[in-house]
Amino acid sequence: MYHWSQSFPRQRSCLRLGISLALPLLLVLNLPGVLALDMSYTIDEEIVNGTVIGDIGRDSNVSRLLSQDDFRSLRYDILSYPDDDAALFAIDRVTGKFRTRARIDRELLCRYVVRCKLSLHVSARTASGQQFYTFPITILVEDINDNSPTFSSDSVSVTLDEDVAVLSSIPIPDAVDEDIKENALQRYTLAVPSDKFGLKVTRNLDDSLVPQLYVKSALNREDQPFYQLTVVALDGGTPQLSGELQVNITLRDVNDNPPRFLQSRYEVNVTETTPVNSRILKLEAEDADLGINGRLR
Ligand SMILES: *[C@@H]1O[C@H](CO)[C@@H](O)[C@H](O)[C@H]1NC(C)=O
Ligand SMILES: *[C@@H]1O[C@H](CO)[C@@H](O)[C@H](O)[C@H]1NC(C)=O
Ligand SMILES: *[C@@H]1O[C@H](CO)[C@@H](O)[C@H](O)[C@H]1NC(C)=O
Ligand SMILES: *[C@@H]1O[C@H](CO)[C@@H](O)[C@H](O)[C@H]1NC(C)=O
Ligand SMILES: [Ca+2]
Ligand SMILES: [Ca+2]
Ligand SMILES: [Ca+2]
Ligand SMILES: [Ca+2]
Repeated sequence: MYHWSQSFPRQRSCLRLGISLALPLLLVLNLPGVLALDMSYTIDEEIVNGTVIGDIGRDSNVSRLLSQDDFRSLRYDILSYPDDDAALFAIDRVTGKFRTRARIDRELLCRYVVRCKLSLHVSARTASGQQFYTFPITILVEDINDNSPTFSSDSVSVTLDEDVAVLSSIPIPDAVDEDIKENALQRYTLAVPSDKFGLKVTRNLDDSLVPQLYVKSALNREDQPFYQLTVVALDGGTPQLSGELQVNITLRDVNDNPPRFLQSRYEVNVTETTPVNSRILKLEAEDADLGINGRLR
């Protein structure tokens, strides 16, 4: 039986191993004495630099093909060709333990790929030089939730006519989360619900979410000229990460109020002795609208 004894810094870190005899590669390489064993491991991205991923001498069962002395004399190397990913890993020449030697950032290494697969080849040679093996190694990198949904700016400002129709939509920018699957952006919500504005979310053909605000009920600048909403974008990771967008909404005045006298009835007693052209009454009126809509003549 086969036992894993490494301890991993992340609790979620898991390691699976599959080994299969890959004869086709043996034929392709067409070298005498070459044995190709395919091994695969699964690691989380962003594991601590230097984390041991596997032990090639042990995991390949190559000891079964060699005398104890030959097995002990094996020297291991990572072949730098043809794998671009070889530079991310290092192997102990004597023990065959291989580890990361760089940051393994899934978002950087596999930006547009859901299945993030790294490849490298390890060679093992006996001291006598008579036995030479190459082991193709596959490393699947699993996503962790290390990116928050992010809006391109912290706040946007929108101006609406105060008589804007109910259900009119107000476009807002969307958020981006570079993680995948449940760690990617899942939903949008308003931090504080509003009785004047709602949030609706539609889906693009590519399944990405499009958030939109809409007018939920009639607005009136004379009641409230300015609103501030906070749109929250959430991913589905554990713990859940979020990003916020502040939306400033300013209502533009519409001439929807007639001028009004402050009193509906005026009464004045004019005596016979009142001189011509003297002021007998001050009429006062006001208009709730703004600027030219509120100016009286
Ligand atoms: C190596 O040994 C383990 C444990 O016996 C076994 O599960 C695995 O299939 C073996 N791999 C090869 C390539 O023989
Ligand atoms: C990772 O560790 C190796 C030494 O094992 C070092 O050379 C390398 O610079 C380190 N990389 C990072 C990103 O820390
Ligand atoms: C929104 O209003 C806040 C103050 O309430 C301000 O700090 C922010 O800059 C405004 N955003 C825009 C885009 O005007
Ligand atoms: C006008 O005169 C009448 C009768 O004298 C009086 O009842 C009323 O209060 C006066 N109104 C004003 C605004 O002075
Ligand atoms: Ca990452
Ligand atoms: Ca990630
Ligand atoms: Ca995320
Ligand atoms: Ca108005």
